Amino acid sequence: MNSVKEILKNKVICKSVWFMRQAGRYLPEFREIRSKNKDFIKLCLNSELSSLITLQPIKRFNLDSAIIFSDILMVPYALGQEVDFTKNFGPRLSNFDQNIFFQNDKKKFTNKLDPIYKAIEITRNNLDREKSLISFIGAPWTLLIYMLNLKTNKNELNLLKLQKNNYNLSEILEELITYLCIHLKNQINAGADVVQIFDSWAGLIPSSDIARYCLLPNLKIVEFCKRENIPTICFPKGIKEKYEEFNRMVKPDGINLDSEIDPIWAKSKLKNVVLQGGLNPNLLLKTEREMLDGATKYIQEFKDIPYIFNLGHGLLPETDPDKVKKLIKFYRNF
Ligand code: 1CP
Repeated sequence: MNSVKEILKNKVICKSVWFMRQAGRYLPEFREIRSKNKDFIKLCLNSELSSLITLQPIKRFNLDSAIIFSDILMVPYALGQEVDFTKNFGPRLSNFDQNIFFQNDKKKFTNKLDPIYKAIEITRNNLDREKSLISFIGAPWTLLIYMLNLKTNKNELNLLKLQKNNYNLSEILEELITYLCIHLKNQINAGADVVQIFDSWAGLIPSSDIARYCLLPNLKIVEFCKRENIPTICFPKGIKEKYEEFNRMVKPDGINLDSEIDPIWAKSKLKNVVLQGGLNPNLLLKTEREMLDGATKYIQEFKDIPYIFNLGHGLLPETDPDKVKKLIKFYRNF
């Protein structure tokens, strides 16, 4: 038994591997579908295709878990912002309008995202029972970054924009949490086994604001998932030694390490939690030797604790699928 759900729930030691962004741009079979579907949001709302794309890496590599093909920005989309994915630029959202945001209707929100729930149902029916189906959300802070356009081009935070705005950030965060929990509940009802919460831009939060923007929102969502009896994996990317405080306060079932976190440090400081990931996705662009040496550090260090093999961030678009295959084989034979 190597289901991620089992490892998270019972803290068992066994081999299990999946990769963030395993369904996507580095796979030729995805690119073929994508080239015929120019509108990314529409593609995410095509239940049949979304399910097909979700299962592509499972077919190719027999990974232990599937992650539903969707995007964290489907929530801002369903809350009334236009979302556009421009090639080589990343996502662009229309201006945030508080009046629209606070007038959202929970039923309409669910209806808009219904194709995602259908995709989860179809996928669950086509996925081996012993494999977990992972659903996900963006954490409130990471969504705020996109919704309020808070990032400068250099991937730094526009602090002035954050401080000098007329928004009531606490109320926006609370409202977001409410809708994120609805989205999670709908995904669980549709058949998702595990939830991953991506706080990809947590590293941009000024140290004194970490509790307010990262720890508390993640805690509220993890507590919701605990009441729903579904295991959670948190990914507060870039918060360095604050991983320890995050784990102590939020108490998720699992925590994904980013590539900056030293595995030896993680093993000694992060207790009562299943560790996941860590390997730098850039290493998959290097020689096979470099990639496998990098992987050995994690596999060796974590061999006697519950650990899910994964990366420190998503697979990069330039990744050669054969390298992915070699990495999985190396891990399974270790
Ligand atoms: O142009 C294209 O073909 C679209 C590329 C693409 C894909 C394949 C985007 C645009 N999103 C996705 C799918 C996606 N996004 C998945 C499902 C696939 C899988 O994981 O197997 C998931 C889990 C996400 C999550 C996501 N989207 C995050 C959190 C994880 C992370 O990488 O930090 C974030 C920050 C986004 C925003 C986003 N969506 C897409 C882009 C280009 C971005 C900006 C961030 C980035 O460049 O990765």
